[in-house]
Amino acid sequence: MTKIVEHKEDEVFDIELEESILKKNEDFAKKNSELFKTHNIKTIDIMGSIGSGKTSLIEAMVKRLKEKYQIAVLNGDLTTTIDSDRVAKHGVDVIQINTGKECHLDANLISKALEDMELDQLDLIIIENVGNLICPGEFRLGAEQRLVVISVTEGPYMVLKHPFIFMEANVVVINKLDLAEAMNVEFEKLKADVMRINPKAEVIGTSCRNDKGIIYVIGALNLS
Ligand SMILES: Nc1nc2c(ncn2[C@@H]2O[C@H](COP(=O)(O)OP(=O)(O)O)[C@@H](O)[C@H]2O)c(=O)[nH]1
Ligand SMILES: [Mg+2]
Repeated sequence: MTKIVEHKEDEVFDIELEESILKKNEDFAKKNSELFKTHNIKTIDIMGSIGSGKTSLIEAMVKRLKEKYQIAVLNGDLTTTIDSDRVAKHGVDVIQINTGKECHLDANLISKALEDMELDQLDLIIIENVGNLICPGEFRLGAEQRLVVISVTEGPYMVLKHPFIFMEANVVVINKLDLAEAMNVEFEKLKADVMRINPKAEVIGTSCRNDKGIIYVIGALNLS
């Protein structure tokens, strides 16, 4: 039998600090959200673990949407510009936000990035959050929509083990369906796990490698 060690709230060392930080973050998120509304900019916060396919999905979306929308992509990364360089090749504005050791973007970092952007010129901002299935969920950025990307290569228990981030998402993408059979992972099972946690989420299967399912993601985000 497995023994479980649970913690009580007052046993977590940084709980007070965390609450005040989260409150500050919420204030910045509200300001960002108002700014996006004032400038009539659609915004999407793309979250998911490292390697799930966030950058690949953004590239596939940008290819399809760049004629219709004036797009900027904000790329969160600890230190590198690898993802920004990949997206910039598609001819859209890309801003790199290095978080150093932080495992998520926060609303303050986004508001700083917005200061240097020509918001009147933009219709759509896509934000790639730092690769992580835990921290980004807690820190809203002020984006209108939140999308989580998981992939079948992360195994069959990814959703069940990280329920909180799925509660926060309005669209969930299950990527790398081209590898589902090899991984012995079923799309329908992962989808059912998401729907149990968040019945309102739109769940879409994709293969960014084969450019499959991207139009449905675009539809779910009301961008078509
Ligand atoms: N087989 C397969 N590989 C994919 C797919 N989507 C992304 N990849 C690969 O997975 C790796 C990580 O993708 P990336 O977009 O960088 O993930 P990110 O870390 O979430 O931004 C890269 O080698 C991609 O080429 C897919 O649908 N199928
Ligand atoms: Mg990436």
